[in-house]
Amino acid sequence: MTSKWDTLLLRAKDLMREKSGSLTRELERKDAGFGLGQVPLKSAPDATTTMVCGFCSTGCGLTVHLKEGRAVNLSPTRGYPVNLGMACPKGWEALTPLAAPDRAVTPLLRNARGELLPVEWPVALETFVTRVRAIQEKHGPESVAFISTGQIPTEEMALLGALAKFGMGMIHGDGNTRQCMATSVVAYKESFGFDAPPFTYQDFEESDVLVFVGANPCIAHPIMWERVCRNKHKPEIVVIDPRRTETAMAATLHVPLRPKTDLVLLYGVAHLLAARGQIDRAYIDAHTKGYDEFAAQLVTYEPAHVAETCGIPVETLERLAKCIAEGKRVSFWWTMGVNQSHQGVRTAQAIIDLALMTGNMGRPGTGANSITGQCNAMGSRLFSNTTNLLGGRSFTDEQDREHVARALGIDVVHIPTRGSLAYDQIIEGILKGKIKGLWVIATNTAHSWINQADLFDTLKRLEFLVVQDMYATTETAVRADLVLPAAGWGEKDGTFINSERRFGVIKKVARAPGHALADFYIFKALAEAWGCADMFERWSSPEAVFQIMKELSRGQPCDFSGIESYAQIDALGGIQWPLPTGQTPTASEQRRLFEDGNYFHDDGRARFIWSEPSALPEATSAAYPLFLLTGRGSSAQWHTETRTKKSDVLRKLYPNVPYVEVSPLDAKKLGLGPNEWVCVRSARGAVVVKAFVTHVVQPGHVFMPMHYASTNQLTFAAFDPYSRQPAYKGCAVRLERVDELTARTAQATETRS
Ligand SMILES: Nc1nc2c(c(=O)[nH]1)N[C@H]1C(S)=C(S)[C@@H](COP(=O)(O)OP(=O)(O)OC[C@H]3O[C@@H](n4cnc5c(=O)[nH]c(N)nc54)[C@H](O)[C@@H]3O)O[C@H]1N2
Ligand SMILES: Nc1nc2c(c(=O)[nH]1)N[C@H]1C(S)=C(S)[C@@H](COP(=O)(O)OP(=O)(O)OC[C@H]3O[C@@H](n4cnc5c(=O)[nH]c(N)nc54)[C@H](O)[C@@H]3O)O[C@H]1N2
Ligand code: SF4
Ligand SMILES: [Mo]
Repeated sequence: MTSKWDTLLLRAKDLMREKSGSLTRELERKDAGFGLGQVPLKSAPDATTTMVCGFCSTGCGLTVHLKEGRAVNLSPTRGYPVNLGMACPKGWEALTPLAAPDRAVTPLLRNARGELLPVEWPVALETFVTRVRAIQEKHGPESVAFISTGQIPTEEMALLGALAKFGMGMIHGDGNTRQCMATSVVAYKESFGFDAPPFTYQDFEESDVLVFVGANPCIAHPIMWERVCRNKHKPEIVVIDPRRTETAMAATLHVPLRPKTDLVLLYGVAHLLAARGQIDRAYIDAHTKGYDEFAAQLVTYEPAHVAETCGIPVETLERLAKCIAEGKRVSFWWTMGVNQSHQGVRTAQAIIDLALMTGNMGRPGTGANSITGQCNAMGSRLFSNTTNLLGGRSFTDEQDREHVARALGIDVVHIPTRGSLAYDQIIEGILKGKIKGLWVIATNTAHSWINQADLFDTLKRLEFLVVQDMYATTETAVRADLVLPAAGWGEKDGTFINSERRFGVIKKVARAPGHALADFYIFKALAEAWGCADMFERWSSPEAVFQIMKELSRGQPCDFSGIESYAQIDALGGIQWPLPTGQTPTASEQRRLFEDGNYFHDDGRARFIWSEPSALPEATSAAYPLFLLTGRGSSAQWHTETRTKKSDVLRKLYPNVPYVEVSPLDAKKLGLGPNEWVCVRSARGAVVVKAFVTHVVQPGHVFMPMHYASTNQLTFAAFDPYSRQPAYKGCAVRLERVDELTARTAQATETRS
């Protein structure tokens, strides 16, 4: 009798044959410009085609130049409403990392001797299924979890989340968006009633006052910054950041506050505005709830106390309040300096409170605007099926579960009745022996997660670690029991949603190397192997899944059921949500939310939300007198650098050796010269890096870019209590001088390990 498993193996072998068939067939496929189960390019083989960039959330349009149907080069798309013909270095170099020699080209399986060796797809699929099943049978379905990403198309995320939870019975799955956007998600949900960044990029050009809190767009969102530079209203640009970043240097007012005192600063500003009546009472009365209670508790934030706590002159506080009070169109923008904090949610909500009380919402050039990080973090917020049920719904809500089950044509019993553990709780679950298997997709946990020393030890306790990545060499992949080789951006189809809620398409313009497959088809093959392919029959291609997602969005604040197809998105220069059925999008449209003052809470009102500030999780001390900040180092580096370091062009644009920014005063105290080796030590670890002596950091602070693996060996695992987002930007360290020999030995050891 042919078992389901045999059928699967046969199908998997078919897949293999399709993928690695005879040279003639391969060439035919290349000529046709499309590959395994994917859609053909809708253009002539030697023409150009358009798609969005796969690095940051700006979502720039790129024009890819094709020869015989394959990408040979690219340039920024001139008419695209996001980037207007501009791109940053990563965008220009986006095709290069695809050709890197360390691409994962076949599945790899760890053998009894501990070696990771190539295996064929059928073996990889069988191993996945048997080992995950065995763990689940022994320890329960909850004992295997997945960690997903903000960097694969929405369709792939939706399929992964549905497969893992509805098909394979997993309860827990989170994503790297926890490291990044969880704080904004919680803040928006509580304040507005739905996770909905309200802005459109045109707002950068329409404001007369822009307030950036914990954001460094010159480095992290360079094309958004270009939009700010196009602003014709001679705007006040306020940058609230302990460091004098490139963005702060370009500001009209830099507020170099003491790290993590933003909450006090923002309440201090709110206090001044409230006390002076510089508020929009009509807006507050018509569209919000809780203002009077909020204002009542502000009285303790009197200026002298606030200025002292934040380490700034009272005049700076006054000037900040004046800018906001006098601005006609004030927009507030925040990023990781806010989100990655032990009190990130309340800080984000303090920004929202300021926008609400001054009526700076829903009009051009206004808004409480969280800038997203990864190319598709916004897609993952709606469709990863991790903490939210597909389409921004709730696992704990019976009606939501029934709605999703009906829309997908599945039995509601397959939908878990509770949300997932957060990323840190999954890691803790491993430590406690509750999580025994982990499937990591498109994120490099063993570099980017906080406090690596503990994490390495924790990962060793897993019985089964699966890593699905483009490269076999990532810090996480080399620790895996099974590596599944994935196609990357440029090698597959789907949609991303950018920071201003704009859908953009990505297309297959290159063939994935070897046996690497689009994540979409890896998930499909795994569904087949698991025996739950029936559930996903309608999920036949990325565009078929897009149609399913449209249905799931219907009636939600993010409703995009009015979008027709990928072709329409492509032709119009992207389409922003919401776009309910019956609404017709126009080319290069710019839409913002809350123009009518109606929020997503049942009563239509936004909420004022506040809390008492809480103490720093790890304050500086005599033993560790310096405060370590971390973040983006240059516009040419992307996160853990699995992609950007593969480009010779990009590598020339940043220091290749890990470094720490030190103030001249602290360097002098230590007798430390520029570019000398120095040991940075925290209570968790010590790393040897180069000293970059600079006025960018204040005395008492140091800064390390997150792109080097050493940085997270120092960080302290603290989290915001509401969003469980890691507080990456705050721990105590000290600097120690080291001689050249010690430094070189330490570097060599780090490279080997
Ligand atoms: N080139 C490049 N661009 C990127 C990325 C990348 O890796 N490389 N990553 C993308 C992603 S996923 C993200 S999330 C974004 C992140 O974009 P950003 O958040 O703009 O970048 P960061 O450098 O992490 O942090 C911003 C600033 O927060 C400041 N900061 C630290 N602590 C505090 C504080 O207590 N208060 C205040 N007010 N500020 C503080 C830091 O000094 C830093 O300058 O960038 C995206 N864009
Ligand atoms: N100290 C410190 N740590 C931080 C931060 C900080 O500011 N300071 N920032 C945090 C933030 S905001 C973020 S977003 C995280 C980012 O942390 P990560 O998500 O770990 O960083 P990436 O390097 O982007 O990892 C993406 C992985 O996916 C792979 N990949 C890319 N495309 C695909 C694909 O299509 N399919 C598959 N299967 N794999 C693919 C890449 O090769 C890479 O290994 O780091 C966090 N860590
Ligand atoms: S700004 Fe972001 S989306 Fe635009 S080209 Fe650079 S990395 Fe790509
Ligand atoms: Mo991020």
